[in-house]
Amino acid sequence: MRLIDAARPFPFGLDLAHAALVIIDMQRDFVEPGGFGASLGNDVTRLQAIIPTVRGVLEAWRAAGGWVVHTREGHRPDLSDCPSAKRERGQPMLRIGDLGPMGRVLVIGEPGHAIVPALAPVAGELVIDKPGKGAFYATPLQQALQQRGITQLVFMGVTTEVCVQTTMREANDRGYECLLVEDGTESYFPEFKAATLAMITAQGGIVGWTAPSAALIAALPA
Ligand code: TIU
Repeated sequence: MRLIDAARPFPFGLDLAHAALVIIDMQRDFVEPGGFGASLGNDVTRLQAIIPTVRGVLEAWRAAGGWVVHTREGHRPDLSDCPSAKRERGQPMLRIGDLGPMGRVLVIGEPGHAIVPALAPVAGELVIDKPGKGAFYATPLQQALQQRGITQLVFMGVTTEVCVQTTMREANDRGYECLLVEDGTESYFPEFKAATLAMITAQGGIVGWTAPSAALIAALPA
């Protein structure tokens, strides 16, 4: 057990053998122009900026022998797992399934659905494809975590208040100790990121902990 003293709202005892690093939706569709995030009217450059930090933690975690889970939001090509309430909402430039510069928006197997090359999964890491914002809904994630005896989840990825927060809340309700890397997550809306970090740690860590990436890396075995 390694203590992360800088964690909020109080120190977090990291048990690497029973922890997974969960990187949420670092896909081209959210961080590059022409994808799903941009189609909703967002400035994607904010999200691109965290890639080096996420990579730094990922490399340190791998070097320490930690296990990694990557998630991807997306739908089957026939959109049978995309509720019409999700596809029809709002006035995006491109809807889910429409053809854009990175292929069909948010569709499994299309270029935009891929994880950015700098954070690409390697052999032995789990990739979870999810149709929703939360990574536990309609996926085999919980079963996979149980099979490996995982009890702690360390989160990074995008966006802080949508897929990251939804997944953290799902995990918290399932009994996992959750820690969000403060500079390893980002939102299209800086005020939403700040509010999410505050919501997670308020009330004695009602959803979990947060910590800076440097403190997490320092706590990893050399
Ligand atoms: N729109 C937005 O902020 N996020 C999403 O739609 N998905 C994820 O957060 N991955």
